[in-house]
Amino acid sequence: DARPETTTELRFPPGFRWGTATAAYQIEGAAAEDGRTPSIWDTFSREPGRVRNGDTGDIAADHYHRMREDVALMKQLGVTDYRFSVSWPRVQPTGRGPGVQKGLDFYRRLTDALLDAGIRPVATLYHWDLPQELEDAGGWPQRETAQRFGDYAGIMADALGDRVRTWTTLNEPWCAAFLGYGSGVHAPGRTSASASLRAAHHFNLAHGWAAQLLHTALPSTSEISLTLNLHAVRPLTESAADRDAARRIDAVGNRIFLDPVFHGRLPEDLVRDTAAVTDWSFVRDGDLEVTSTPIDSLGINYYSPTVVAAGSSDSPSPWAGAEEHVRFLPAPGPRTAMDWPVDADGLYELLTRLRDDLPGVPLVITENGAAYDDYADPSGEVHDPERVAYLQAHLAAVHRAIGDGADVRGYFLWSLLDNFEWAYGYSKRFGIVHVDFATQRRTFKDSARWYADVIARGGLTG
Ligand code: PNW
Repeated sequence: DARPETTTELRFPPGFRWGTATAAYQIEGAAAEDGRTPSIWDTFSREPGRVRNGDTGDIAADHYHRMREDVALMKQLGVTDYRFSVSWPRVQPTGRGPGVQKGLDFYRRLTDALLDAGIRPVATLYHWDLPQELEDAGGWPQRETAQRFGDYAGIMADALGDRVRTWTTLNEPWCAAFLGYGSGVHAPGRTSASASLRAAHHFNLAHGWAAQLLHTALPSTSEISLTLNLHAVRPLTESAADRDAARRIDAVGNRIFLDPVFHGRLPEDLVRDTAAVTDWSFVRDGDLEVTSTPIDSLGINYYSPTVVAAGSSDSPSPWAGAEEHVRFLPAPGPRTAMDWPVDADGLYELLTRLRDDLPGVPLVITENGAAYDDYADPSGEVHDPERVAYLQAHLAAVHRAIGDGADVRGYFLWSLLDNFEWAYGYSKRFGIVHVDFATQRRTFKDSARWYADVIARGGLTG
């Protein structure tokens, strides 16, 4: 076309969804209010040594009490969509039985406030806060937990089905299964390779049962989705041994969810790679039909790539034995405050791979963002130039992938607010809005102004 070479305007398709994302335990606080009971994260964060500085989500960003202010911030940003999660123990404290009115009312008020502000609510049903009672009964390695999740999905469909169009069953089951039950760095802190694989299967099953139920209970215009933190795995070299290392991590990191959900099968190589740990007999007849219940889109959370080579890795590892003969390498280049490499090409690689592997499945970036130490100047303005650079590079990668045929429908920036960053507590800040946790004062960072500008223009100018 005739556009001059000098402008580098990257426009996104009309109707592209621009959002921000949060999760209940990371922002809500109000941990013991209105009938909420402990989740596995309340328990875990109270165990000495689990979370940096002994931080907990007891107060977090106090969003439970500041919800209207936070919706107003998003209205100022101009986002079209907001991705939040529902705290299961707030709406169904024991994980069994009927929903709790006060808890459900909070999400009704939140979604009403969003709709009033012209923002589409995107509800995630599980962002890691399992009711502690269900963990005490065995947690995700126990099949029963997946059934309980289906019931809970039904409660939420009844409560919010008239106002929420887009639903996500699970956020990052890889983290929940392998960090929660394998390496133990996330709640509930268990370290069992077989438990992590059982948990992974039960997450797939929970997703499938919930998707069936949501399809039945919700209006046909509803969109049902699943969010995965897919690993952009790269072999260090093209040697057969390095490529085999990448295959192993792709199996236990990605295809363990993608294959059951989109193809109704287990990855055969994964079953072989984990044979020393389990015979997979917890997968019952008919399960893979449930897990592959058709869904409307796939959510992808991306932060950085994974580089592997033939070798061996440290224990305890989250990879359930499938990482035997795999060595993890630091990707080159700059790092964020999480020490995660900054590498936008990994996002492009992931999106074009999904374009090829999952034809016809719309994709949504449900999380992307970075932790950096931001700096306040004497006037109180908060500057975060590295975050702006990170976001700019990753949005450009999304744009390039769309140009090359990836069907990406939206982008949700992680995160709206600085919040409880799991095992790192409040020491890592992902927000585009700074939160002073002593006063709960919110301040737009430069990245918030930058994002508002991107949304207003429908793209980037470089
Ligand atoms: C995701 N890892 O977590 C979560 O969905 C968010 O709640 C979280 O705040 C965000 O990314 C930033 O961490 C992850 O170790 C946590 O591979 C850990 C890993 C990946 C994602």
